[in-house]
Amino acid sequence: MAQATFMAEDQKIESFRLPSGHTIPAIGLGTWRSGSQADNSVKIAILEGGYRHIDTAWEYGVQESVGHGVKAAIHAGVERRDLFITSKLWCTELSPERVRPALLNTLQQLQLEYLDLYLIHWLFRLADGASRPPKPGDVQEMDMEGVCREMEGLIKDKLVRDIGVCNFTLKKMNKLLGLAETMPSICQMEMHPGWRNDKMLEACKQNGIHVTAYSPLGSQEGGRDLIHDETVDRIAKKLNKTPGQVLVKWAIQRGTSVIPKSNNPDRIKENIKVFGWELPQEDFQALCNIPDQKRVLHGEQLFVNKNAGPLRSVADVWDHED
Ligand code: NDP
Ligand code: 1BO
Repeated sequence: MAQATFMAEDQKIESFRLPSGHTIPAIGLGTWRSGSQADNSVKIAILEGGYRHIDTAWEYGVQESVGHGVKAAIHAGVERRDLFITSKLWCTELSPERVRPALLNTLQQLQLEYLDLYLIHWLFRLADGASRPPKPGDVQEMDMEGVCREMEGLIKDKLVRDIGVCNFTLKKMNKLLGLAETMPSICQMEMHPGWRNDKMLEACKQNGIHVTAYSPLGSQEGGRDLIHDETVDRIAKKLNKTPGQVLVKWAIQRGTSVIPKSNNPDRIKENIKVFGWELPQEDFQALCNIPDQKRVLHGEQLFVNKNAGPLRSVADVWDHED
């Protein structure tokens, strides 16, 4: 259940409380593949849609554009302290001496003094210039303890307010929790009715880690078209909502924050109109029962080298837990 609410524009935006005591707005704008339109999308999201949460990453190549959008919103009177800005540490920077310079570079690109949340994008270290798929030697050993200490240092120095990870497995979670001095507040993972990933949602809940659901609409090119799924469509028509709103609401009713991406002004504003109504239990359950559970973002291109390893299959990436 969302635990707090605040007013933005003309509607209430729910928030979730994090283990740190901070809050995260239940819905944020995703910016992967937003390109140069990220600036305008962010501005519209904040100033016209009432969004207060933006998700980006160094790897998306849009941080400068996102920064311009955020700056425009602040110029228009939105307080920085009312915004929740997330970015992510890319795989090439997963060695202790690279963590802080990478964050400082991200802050500079975003024109911000601090991030609300800094996530480890994937728990695999890549060599500079790694190819896709990786060539032998591109996926490297990593000093997870050293990286943890550096991430924790960023909180102590008030450069970030919360830290977390993406793309977890139980094995990776147990390893990280054994090393962490400051608990990760958030785990960001692919979650939608086509890939519920109940096991990881439950494990995060058990450990007090908040989950943010990424690719909530089934992602983009090469993804799963949940917008036209017959169950989603039937429920949307019944409730007089759009398929996008049904998918976003399903995520929030599951207790996750959610970060749909759109560069379309109408869809940006549509996707956040998910407060003040509920999915009836039978419809929530019908969405939970959508068959053919499958990841879209499996990481094969990024990390798998079938012959040389160390990750020889998608199953290796996910620790054979799927
Ligand atoms: P989404 O599931 O958010 O889907 C985005 C796609 O849906 C776009 O093609 C968008 O097109 C379209 N769309 C948006 N709203 C609607 C609507 N109401 N009706 C119909 N179509 C719609 O995909 P993403 O994979 O981008 O995931 C969201 C965000 O999650 C990312 O942008 C990124 O910030 C984050 N993420 C994080 C990852 C990680 O490893 N931590 C991995 C993947 C994503 P259009 O723009 O034209 O509206
Ligand atoms: C390669 C980046 C995946 C989206 O976060």
